[in-house]
Amino acid sequence: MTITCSQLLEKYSQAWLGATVHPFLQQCHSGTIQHSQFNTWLVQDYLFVVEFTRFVARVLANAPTDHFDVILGGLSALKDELNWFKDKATSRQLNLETKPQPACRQYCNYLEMVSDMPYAVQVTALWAIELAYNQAWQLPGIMPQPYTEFADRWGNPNFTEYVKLLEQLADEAMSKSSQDAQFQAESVFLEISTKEKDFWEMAFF
Ligand code: HMH
Repeated sequence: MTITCSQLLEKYSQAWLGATVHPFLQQCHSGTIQHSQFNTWLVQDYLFVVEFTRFVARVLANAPTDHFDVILGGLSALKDELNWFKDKATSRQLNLETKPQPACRQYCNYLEMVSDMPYAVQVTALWAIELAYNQAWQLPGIMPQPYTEFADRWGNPNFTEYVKLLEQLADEAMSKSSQDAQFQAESVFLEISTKEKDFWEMAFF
């Protein structure tokens, strides 16, 4: 029996809720988030995305050729995203040369660990990480200014489509992988859910 992405979401629905629903997002939605809290998230997420980009590059290096198109599309979006983060930081006068906080650092270190795991586990992790933001930024509903563009970045229909393609790659890779790799993918999914929640918490307090 092969585990699929949709089964992971069902089996660990409680943990997934923690990753995708948080007061940080609700307070962006209601416009009551403190600027300093939002800026903390912004800077730390930039630091995360830098390391996440390296992770995606390693996933690409391990991918079968017929998975290149989707993953290269993701990397190309990340090129744009990194520049966008820099623009946001400049207009908000934020310093991106900041030390990562523990939750950010631990998540980035974890990405390095996942890089040593089988490709099926890596591509499942990639899907989970992208889906987390895709859902988290969509679930509260239309975000008011100045948060609209943040919600759009990860909630837009093209990004949703990209995440669906990643799900197909992950399901396909898992169907060809060992039982061990599938167990590993389950534990990675759960760990990512927890680390996503910790990331929101970091910015919130
Ligand atoms: C913490 N998770 C975190 N940051 C992001 N930018 C993404 C996921 C992207 O999907």
